[in-house]
Amino acid sequence: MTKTALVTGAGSGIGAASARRLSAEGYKVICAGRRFERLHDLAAEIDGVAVACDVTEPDDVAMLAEYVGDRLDLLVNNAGGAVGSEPLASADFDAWVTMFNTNVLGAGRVTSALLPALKAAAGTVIFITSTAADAAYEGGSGYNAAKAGERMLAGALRLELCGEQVRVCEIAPGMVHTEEFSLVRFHGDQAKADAVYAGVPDPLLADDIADAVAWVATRPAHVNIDRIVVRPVAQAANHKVFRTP
Ligand code: 8X3
Repeated sequence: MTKTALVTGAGSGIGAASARRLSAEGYKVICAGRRFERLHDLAAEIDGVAVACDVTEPDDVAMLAEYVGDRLDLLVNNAGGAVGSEPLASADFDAWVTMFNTNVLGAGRVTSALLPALKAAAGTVIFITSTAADAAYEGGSGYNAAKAGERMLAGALRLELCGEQVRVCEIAPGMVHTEEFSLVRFHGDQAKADAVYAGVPDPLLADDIADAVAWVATRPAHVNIDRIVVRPVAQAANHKVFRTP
């Protein structure tokens, strides 16, 4: 029987790359996100399905769960991201609300709604968190807190499901050069976004994380990969990045 995967935030970056990779692994992929045009094109390319869903909207999530139906083999909670890089002293708390809504409440809401289908299929949940959950950095407080919060969802859920055949996994990427992550973080300032990756030899690409998603998902059913931290070789820690002059 063909396995079904659902990827949130599938419109770009790690989400789109994961959808493509999972399709290549034989999954029927439900591409969920806010930007239907993009999802539609992606779904057409990989013979998947596009579903418009803003994970911060309970009604959207309820409709998504209804669409998925009784069984789901794999959920990739990818929707989320960073907004802003201000120090706490000048934090933009509207941006914090956005980050908590997407990274924490969104992932929680989607997972909760799809748990019955995941249980029915003995499925797998993957949370795409961040190395921002590992250690705080200047200008990161809101994002650090949101990703650390999302990490706790994975931890609590794994405990709550102990004894049931549902795997709960986390992939924590470090520096990944995607077209949108830093651009969104810096409110569309392309120069600031480019500066994040300037001189860094080979930052990760979305495909590198999709590769980890596929690996986690395709382990034998009794193997739960609790967490993977993935960084480019040039990044020893969030604040320790080698750059060529
Ligand atoms: C992305 C990693 O270093 O921007 O989640 O926090 S970082």
